[in-house]
Amino acid sequence: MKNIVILISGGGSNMAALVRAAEREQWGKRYGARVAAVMSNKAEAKGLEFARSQGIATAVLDHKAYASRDAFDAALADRISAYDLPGAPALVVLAGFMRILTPAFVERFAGRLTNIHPSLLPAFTGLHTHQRAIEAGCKFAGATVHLVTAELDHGPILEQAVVPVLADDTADTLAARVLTQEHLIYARAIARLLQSAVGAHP
Ligand code: NHR
Ligand code: GAR
Repeated sequence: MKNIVILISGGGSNMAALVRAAEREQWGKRYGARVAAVMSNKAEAKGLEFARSQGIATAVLDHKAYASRDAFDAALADRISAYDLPGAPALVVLAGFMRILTPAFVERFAGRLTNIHPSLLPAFTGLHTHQRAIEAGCKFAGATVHLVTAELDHGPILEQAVVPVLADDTADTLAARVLTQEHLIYARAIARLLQSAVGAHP
């Protein structure tokens, strides 16, 4: 069995899409994987309610309760590592997680830490991607699933999806169009990662 730990900060629609894909595509039977826990740095994150309703373990670690970024990341890493299994380290999936992670954290989960970013990387790293794409006059926007490295939004690209930017788009209408594609490509990227892991460790 391989545990998947999903980190969120808000709505959790990408997390919910992954939970639903795991169910629909029988990730347990096919890859020996399950969504074991959903963790948030915000107690009020809406996604936590959905996770609980699915019987998934949840945890809240409020970054404001820690003296430093290093201390928060160390505590978070320890909570995640509780889901490592012998020979099967947990897969750590950032899904709308809004805290930059320290190099020490990234190093500890290297190769098994993924993020979804709402732009066509390497364009528009960082925040407010939709507004910036509109202001730049982009005709297309999109989303990227990538492995996380210490450099923000720069890890190897696993999947991308493209959507048009329409003349009357606002950041919100563009974000909604991108989000529907995020749900598809994140599930596909994680299924592929699990599939390759199954092949690598028979
Ligand atoms: N950490 C590392 N090391 N590398 C990445 O690629 C990461 C990461 C942590 C999160 C998601 C990310 C995104 O896809 C992500 C990728 C938060 C911020 C940010 O500035 C930037 C990028 C991303 C997530 N956060 C502020 C901070 O001080 C807080 C903002 C807030 O709380 O609203 O951490 O875009
Ligand atoms: C998604 O669009 C995700 O790509 C983005 O936040 C949204 C979260 O939605 N992530 C970032 O901007 C990371 N900095 P969700 O909580 O409904 O999945």
